[in-house]
Formats: sequence, C-alpha cells, structure tokens
Amino acid sequence: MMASDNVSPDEARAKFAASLSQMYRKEIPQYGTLLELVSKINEKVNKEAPHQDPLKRVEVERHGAIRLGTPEELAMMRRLFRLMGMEPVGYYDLTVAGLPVHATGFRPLNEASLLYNPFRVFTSLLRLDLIKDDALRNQVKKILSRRSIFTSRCIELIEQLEKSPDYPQSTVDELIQEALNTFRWHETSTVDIGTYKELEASHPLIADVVCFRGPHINHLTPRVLDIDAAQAAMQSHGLKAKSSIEGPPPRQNEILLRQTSFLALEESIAFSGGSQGGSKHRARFGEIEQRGMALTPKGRQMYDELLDRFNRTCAQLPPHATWEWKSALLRTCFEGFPDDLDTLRREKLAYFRYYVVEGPRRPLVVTDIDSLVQAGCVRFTPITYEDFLPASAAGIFRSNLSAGGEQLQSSLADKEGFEKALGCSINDEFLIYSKIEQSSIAACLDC
Ligand code: OOG
Ligand code: NI
Repeated sequence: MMASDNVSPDEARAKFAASLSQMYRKEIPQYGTLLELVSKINEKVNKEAPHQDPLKRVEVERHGAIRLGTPEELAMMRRLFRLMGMEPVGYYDLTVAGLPVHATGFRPLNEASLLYNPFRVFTSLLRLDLIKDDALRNQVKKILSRRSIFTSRCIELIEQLEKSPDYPQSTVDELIQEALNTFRWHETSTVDIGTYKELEASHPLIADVVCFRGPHINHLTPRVLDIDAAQAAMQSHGLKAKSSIEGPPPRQNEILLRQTSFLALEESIAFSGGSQGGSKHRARFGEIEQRGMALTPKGRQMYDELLDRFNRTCAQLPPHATWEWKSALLRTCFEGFPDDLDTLRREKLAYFRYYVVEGPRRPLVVTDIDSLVQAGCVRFTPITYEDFLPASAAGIFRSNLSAGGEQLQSSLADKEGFEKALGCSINDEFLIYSKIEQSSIAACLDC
C-alpha cells in the first residue's frame, strides 16, 4: 500500500462528521435550514471582527449526541471513536437532574486536531442500577442483550484498523459507511407497543435508549458566533426554538458555552419490527451553540455558584415571569464575573494561550510571563472551551423528552463504573487546557 493511500485519524474524523451531517440533513430538513442561517451569521460576524478560531474550523464544527444502553456498546463506541482521533473527556453525572444516565464527551485532544476538525459526541450510558423495579430492570437488560448496534462488518473493520500500522483510505471509507448505520434513525421499534408504553411511563429516556435497533444520533449541533442573532433567526424561520438560552448570559468576552434548541420532532414509529402500527416518539431535535473561553477550576466554581444563585432566584419568580425578565436576572447574577481579559487572566479565572509579538524589546531579566506581558512582547488569547456543561445538558435533555417518568432512585455519580464500561480512564478537561496554557508560556519564556 502506498503512503498516499493512507489517511490520518484527523481525516477519518472530518470525513465521518461530514458524512453524518449529510445523512442527518436528509433525515431532518430543518437541520439544513439551521445550517444555512448559522452559516450566514458566522460569515457576517467574522467579517465585522475575525474570530480567534478560524471560520474554516467553525464552519464544519459540530457536536452530536447518542445514548447507549450497555457497557459493551460504550466500549465498542470508544474503539470506533479512537480510530477517528477522539478520546473521552469529562464525566457528566446527569442523575442530579433526575436523568438515569451518565456521560462523557468524545473529542480530539490536541490543538492541531481540534483545528483540523473539532467534531465531538456527547455519549451517555443508561444506568440500569437506577431502575428501582426488578422486573423492569430485567426486561430492559433482556431487550438490550438482543440487539447489536454495530454491523458485524463494522466490528471487523475496527479490529482490522486497530491492528494495522496503516490507515488505508478505502478501509476507512468502508468503516465510515458501516458506522453510519449505527447512528441512523429507525422508523420501527424493536419492541411491541405495550412494552414501549410501559418503558416510556417508567422514563421516556429509557424508552428512547431501549426500544430501537441503534442509538440514533439525536441532534447535530453547529457552532454559531452570535447565538442571540441565531435565536431570533430561528424564530423568524419558523423553527420552534425553546425560549431560553442555556448557560451564561451574553458578555463582551464569552465564557464556556451558550446553547439553545428547537423542540424535538414528533415522529411516527411502528412497532414489533414494523408489523404493529404506530405511535409517536420524541427524541430528535435541533440545537445551536456559541463557544466562549475555557474556565479554570476557580472560574468554573464561580460560574457554578452564580448559576445556582440564578436558578434559586428564578424558582421564586411568579409563573408568568417572561424570558426577558429571567435573562435580565441572569445578567444581574453574573455582574460579579469579570468581563475583561486581563482581569480574567490575572485572577486565573480562565485559560489563555500566550504568544510572542515582534517589536517591543524584551526585558533583560525575564522572571515570569507577566513581565513579558507588561513589556508588551507577549500577548494572549483565551482558549476555547471544547467540552459540555452538565446543567445545560440536563436542560436540553428535559426540554426534548415527553413529560412523565417516575422519580428515579437518587444516587451518587459513578465515574469509576463509567470508566470500567469504557475500558479506559476519562481525560480531565482542566488538565488539557492547563497543559496548552503552560506549554505556550514555556515557549514564550524560552524565546
Ligand atoms: C444529550 C444532551 C447533551 C449538550 O449539548 O449538552 C448535549 C442528549 O440529549 O442525548 O448534547
Ligand atoms: Ni447538544
């Protein structure tokens, strides 16, 4: 095999993301509308003030979400994503929001790969241990044990590529085609309508995970550079956007992640593999997000505290409180969060990448990065947040599931259990950002 026939994991990921986007666009026409309006906004915003992440990256940037049923499914998914240069980052416990799942985000780790294509997938795993009812839990286990979400050819190709020193284009192309089968929508449920209704009554999320042949991708989110403009555009294009934007308020210097979605589609499904007529299922929806800078643990703690204060105050508002009212409250709650880059940097609330600029003379004695910044020979830009927010994720989950579902067993996070299922440990997002910052500092000091 000639070297030119080989592709890199980055290329495999970019191809997979593009193929998935193409498939999803065919499945959900509103997604196509969303992409068009996002693309227009991005071009306009970037023309007015070029964004730190090049438009080339932002234009293809997507995240998807899938919900898995068993540890074996998660382990195989990890192996598939690894071939595309994606690793698990961050542990998200959603039980705190009454959802019987925990999750990680698969994404590229290093800067070059993120720049090439930052595709990420929020991957959750059903927590069977939280289903209180023994009979129900056993039934769920039994249904899940009968399915195989990957085609046998897909598994063969994963095994083959894992062993191979090369990455032949044709094998990777075939892998992508096979993998798409795992992510596509199925109009028929594997179970009969009675079982579906029963599982839906226990928790709509359980029905969504258990009743289908595969973990249909439930949204594919483009990145937008101005989410307030996109929210307004969604409404004027007839997409039923949810009224509030999840995450921090709008700011001069955006932090973390702001997200909004349009409501889940009600889709007709048939049962018992197609032989039994229909009902409706709500799982798939549209979402957009704006990404700001990654916060340090100190900044993140401040964010969590302020958001918590906002939520507690919100709970006391009268039921007719409008989104304008709530968003004004959100802004007030976040007034104490500094909004200028130098304060954010000096107070170590966010992560930055430092770089040397030509011109100003370097001080004779360089003690630390601050002396270089003060002398004007080093500048800094914030590092983009590449992960998810559990509170926002819970809000997104909830607004897109049919109402209902019993209270679940309250419990504790189980990161270890998740890692055991995954077959490897989860990368710590703070460590990744901190390493990028530290290596940029070292490069400036060495100069
Ligand atoms: C995942 C929701 C989480 C996000 O952007 O926070 C998510 C799901 O509904 O399966 O995608
Ligand atoms: Ni999402």
